[in-house]
Amino acid sequence: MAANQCQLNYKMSDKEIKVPNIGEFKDVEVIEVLVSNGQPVSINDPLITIESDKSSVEIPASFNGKVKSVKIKVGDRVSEGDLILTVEQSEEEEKNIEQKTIKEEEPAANKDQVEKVAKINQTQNLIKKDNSEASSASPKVRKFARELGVNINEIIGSERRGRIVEDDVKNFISSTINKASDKTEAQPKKIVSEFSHSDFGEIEVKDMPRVKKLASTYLANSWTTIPHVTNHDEADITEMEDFRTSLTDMYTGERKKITPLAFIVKALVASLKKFPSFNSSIDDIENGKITMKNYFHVGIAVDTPHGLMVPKIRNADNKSISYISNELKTVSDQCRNLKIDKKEFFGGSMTITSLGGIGGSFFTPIINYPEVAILGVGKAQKKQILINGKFETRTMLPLSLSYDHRIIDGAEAARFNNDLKENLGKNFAYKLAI
Ligand code: CAO
Repeated sequence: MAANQCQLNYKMSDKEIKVPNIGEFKDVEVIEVLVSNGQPVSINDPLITIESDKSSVEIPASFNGKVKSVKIKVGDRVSEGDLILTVEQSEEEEKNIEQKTIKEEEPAANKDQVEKVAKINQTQNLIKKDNSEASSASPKVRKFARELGVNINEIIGSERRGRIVEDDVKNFISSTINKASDKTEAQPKKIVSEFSHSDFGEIEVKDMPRVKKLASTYLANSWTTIPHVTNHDEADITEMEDFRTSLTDMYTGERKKITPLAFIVKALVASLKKFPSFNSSIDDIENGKITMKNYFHVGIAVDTPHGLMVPKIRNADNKSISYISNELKTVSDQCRNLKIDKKEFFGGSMTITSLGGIGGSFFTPIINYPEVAILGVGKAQKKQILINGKFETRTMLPLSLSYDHRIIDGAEAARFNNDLKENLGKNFAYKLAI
């Protein structure tokens, strides 16, 4: 009843808004329709954007009112006098809109008021976005956004009544990029296949062993956060092997079984003393701090049925080669029987991962974070090596040194390998450390 009374009180009239005289614009394309049926418009609100070969222009509303019927669509071609839309106007509405327009034109009295207006504008703009209504911006700004592939309706304008300016487009792009990179950092994209394994045959799903599960976090973290580089090289261990295999027990006369790995540990420690950056950690990179270690705890990767474990040979610098050889056996047995203290997996200088007893030559070991380097050892092979113009049969040990490029440069790594090769070679004093 009240609504009927209202309708009776207002005198309604329809007004047509046509393409005005806009100079050289003739038979030009409508590239945007910025209003829709039922939407209230005020004088100067942009209605459509038209674009010629040279430039684009917004056609503004010439009346206040409510859009009754939009007569054109994107892609239409228009010239002066073509009907854009009809606007429904009541006297009362016209009066209100006029008053509102006048109020908004008034300068804000103080800073508080300016902020209040800005807030209201932002809210209005958000609502506008949700309702999929068009944004207010100049043709130049619209063109700018279009060229950058930005949907202008997603931008919140900072100007009066939410009008979008070029800076808003720039800010929108940089905040979108930041948001995207934040997401990438927080959560690596999980690839979901459209097929499942069972689509191709019978499968069995098993629980991942606990040790592998624990190690996977460390390995993935190391691989994704440390810039790894691996230098490959070969050490001539002919004399070392002759010496190692000649060792006998002084009481029984039997051959002493000492693993080549024990020699490698000792040689590595000598190189670590010469190249202290390989015995460091940079887990406080944000503050630019490097931890230099004055101890020599060499990690050894041990293959166990439960997964890979890395116990340490503590203070390897103070231990003899035969002692290290025995300790290697003890700690690997403890790992395989799960009889080792968890603490033994932490606090290392550098790790050795040896596939020498199994096979293979070069590989790319993953650094055992928070260490900064790891030495991969392959299976030693007899090879023909050209020495002073003559081929000689030598026993060559493949080395794969991975290092954190943030702290160690390639040249330093090559020098480290040279030193290590020297330490494993014929002139080394390892014989003294037996
Ligand atoms: N070249 C040639 N022969 C080698 C060698 C090398 N680099 N290293 C060891 N060998 C020989 C040993 O002399 C031994 O021979 P004998 O039986 O004739 O004496 C044989 O290979 C077996 O050695 P081993 O593997 O039992 O002992 P080790 O000291 O070399 O290794 C350990 C100990 C714990 C490292 C080893 O058992 C192991 O687990 N290796 C796997 C490590 C691994 O998985 N690394 C990969 C990590 S990345 O996923």
